[in-house]
Amino acid sequence: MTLLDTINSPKDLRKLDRKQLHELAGEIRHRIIEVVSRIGGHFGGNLGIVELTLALHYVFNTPRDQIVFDTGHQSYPHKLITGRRDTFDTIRMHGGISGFCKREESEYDVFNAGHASTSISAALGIAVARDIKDENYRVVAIIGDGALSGGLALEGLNQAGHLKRKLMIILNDNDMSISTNVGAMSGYLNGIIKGQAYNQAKDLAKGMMDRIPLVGGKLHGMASDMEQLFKHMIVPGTLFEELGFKYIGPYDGHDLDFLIDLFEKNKDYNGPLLVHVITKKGKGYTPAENRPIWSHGVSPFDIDSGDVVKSTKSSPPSYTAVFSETLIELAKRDPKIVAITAAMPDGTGLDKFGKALPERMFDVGIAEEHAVTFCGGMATQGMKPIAAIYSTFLQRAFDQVFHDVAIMDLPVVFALDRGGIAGADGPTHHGIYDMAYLRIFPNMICMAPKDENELRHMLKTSFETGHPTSLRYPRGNGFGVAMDAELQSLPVGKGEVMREGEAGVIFAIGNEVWPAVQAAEILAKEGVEVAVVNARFIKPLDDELITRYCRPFARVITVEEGSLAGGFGSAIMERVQQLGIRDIQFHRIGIPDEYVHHGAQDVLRAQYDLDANGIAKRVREFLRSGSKTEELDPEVRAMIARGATEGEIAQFIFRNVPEEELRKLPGSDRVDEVVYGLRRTATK
Ligand SMILES: Cc1ncc(C[n+]2csc(CCOP(=O)(O)OP(=O)(O)O)c2C)c(N)n1
Repeated sequence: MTLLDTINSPKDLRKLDRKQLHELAGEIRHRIIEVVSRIGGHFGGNLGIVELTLALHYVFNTPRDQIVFDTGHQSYPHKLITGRRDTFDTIRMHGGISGFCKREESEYDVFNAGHASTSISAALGIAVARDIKDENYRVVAIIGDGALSGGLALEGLNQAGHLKRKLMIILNDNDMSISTNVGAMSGYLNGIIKGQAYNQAKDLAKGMMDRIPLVGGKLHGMASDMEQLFKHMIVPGTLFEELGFKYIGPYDGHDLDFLIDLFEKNKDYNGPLLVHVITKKGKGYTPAENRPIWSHGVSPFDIDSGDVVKSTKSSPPSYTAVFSETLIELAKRDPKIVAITAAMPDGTGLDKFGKALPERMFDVGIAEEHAVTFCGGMATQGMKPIAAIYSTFLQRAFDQVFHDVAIMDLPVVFALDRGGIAGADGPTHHGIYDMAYLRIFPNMICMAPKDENELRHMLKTSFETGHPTSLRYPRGNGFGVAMDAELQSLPVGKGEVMREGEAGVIFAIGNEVWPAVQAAEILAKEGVEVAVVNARFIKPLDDELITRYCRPFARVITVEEGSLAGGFGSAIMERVQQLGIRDIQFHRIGIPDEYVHHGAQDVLRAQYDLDANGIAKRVREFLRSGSKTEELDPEVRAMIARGATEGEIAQFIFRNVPEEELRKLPGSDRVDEVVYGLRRTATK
């Protein structure tokens, strides 16, 4: 029995002595390494926050005292000691616990997260509510140096410093975002840390100088000049002090005893307090300490070597990789192309672009809003900026897309990786809404490739539209299709017919096109032929194809890996209505009005009928639904059993099935003939 086995809540933790706490820290690390090496997950940040988490729950009276984790990817130690030890190895798995903080999961998770930089604002809100209600508990926000670069965090600091409420903010500074942290704030924090070393070096130098009688005085003068120069380094935290905080630190965030004493001493400080602690990503596990980027989020790995377990079967290239290579190819030909990422150079593939064309790649930090407006500014000067941002994170910059790009019709390209179901990260990370929230802006062009080959052509096309253009593609590997050597420009607003069929038509977008084609093949084997259209564009839509396939009484199915509300299917319905086409029966397949949980992409796609079998099932049901023929089926069978003639059966069907329904049946081009023939017989 380990110590961890005895910790069912922080109450049990508080019964331990200091020595046992150290032991527990080791066990927690061990557990995280063991589980993440098997199932993957967030890693380095969790190993780096073990002591901090233990000290906080040891000193603060949780859950009454409120601890708000920023982003939440580093909440694994917190989960292990707040009642989720036994379910810990289900983390991020379908039906298992979440990889982030979730109020639905535990009373210790006080605020849901997944997107960065929210903790200060949320904690301040909690503190102000506490004061209004005249209650008395403590509120702590833990924010990383990466998340502190986000505008929202700075807005929170701004108000917290002004309101002067009792609020502790812990800056967990490991000098890393997912990749190396960037920007002036990061430089400032580094200055504080280096300032410490400088202070020590200065004291040492002063002592030495005092022992050199002749030159000592002169050297002192020089040192004082340097002191002026390094003023901000010597007085750490000036910036925070000037914003209205009391600043203390920087401290060693792995010194558990020290942290406990520190929090004990300061837990009731009556005002905004910023505690700066220095931690190391991957702490305690050498392979992760040595590869901090790798250690952010990992796939299963071998504990001894730290090497990621490679799959033996070769897989098609990822969309991200194809995007990255194609963008470099295009940018080498066009010096106006500049690439922007918001703290995700690796995730978006722009790291390679940065290596190939460093002067044309900008990592702006976790600052999607700024990234978009920054692109807008560049576009006014004739540059061709492309912002590579995950679909879900672009939501942060909704107003910037509108106000700083679309309304001026600036040709900024939005490359939206992780469009659709993102997988294990869950509801905060699925890229479900971009089709709905981007197509509403006049001037926007929105497209989604059916596979990795089409992504290449679309990327080329997106720089040629002359308008703000979004290009969304999913997380993961492509379909393994053949890749065209030459990049092509696609006609804007034109779709592609993948397959003909008379029973109905499927309009599919993006990575749902091939599954729709496969679904049509499944149905064809059952004798039902449906057409499939690759829409390519969510906006503008292809009026010609819509008019061709959405004839009166047609059965139209739409498929999208995105929200049904306002998404691609809605766009088709709206267009059909605008074109004045009537009597269409629609069936839309996509994400309904609910949040998609976490889990493997294929599992979630199957859950929402977004794989070939699911689409086939839904189309089959839809084509049969409301069908009078179907309802009459038992009676017709009974007539056949009684030996009724074909003519009698035909008359029976004609009397009971409305003409428009007969027209929708396979072979409906002959319906007129059938109908008139039957009418003559029936009226005799
Ligand atoms: C709005 C937003 N943009 C990007 C991300 C992706 N992301 C997750 S964690 C992270 C880095 C966070 O760095 P930091 O706050 O320093 O925490 P650490 O992991 O270093 O402890 C980023 C960029 C996100 N979660 N939210």
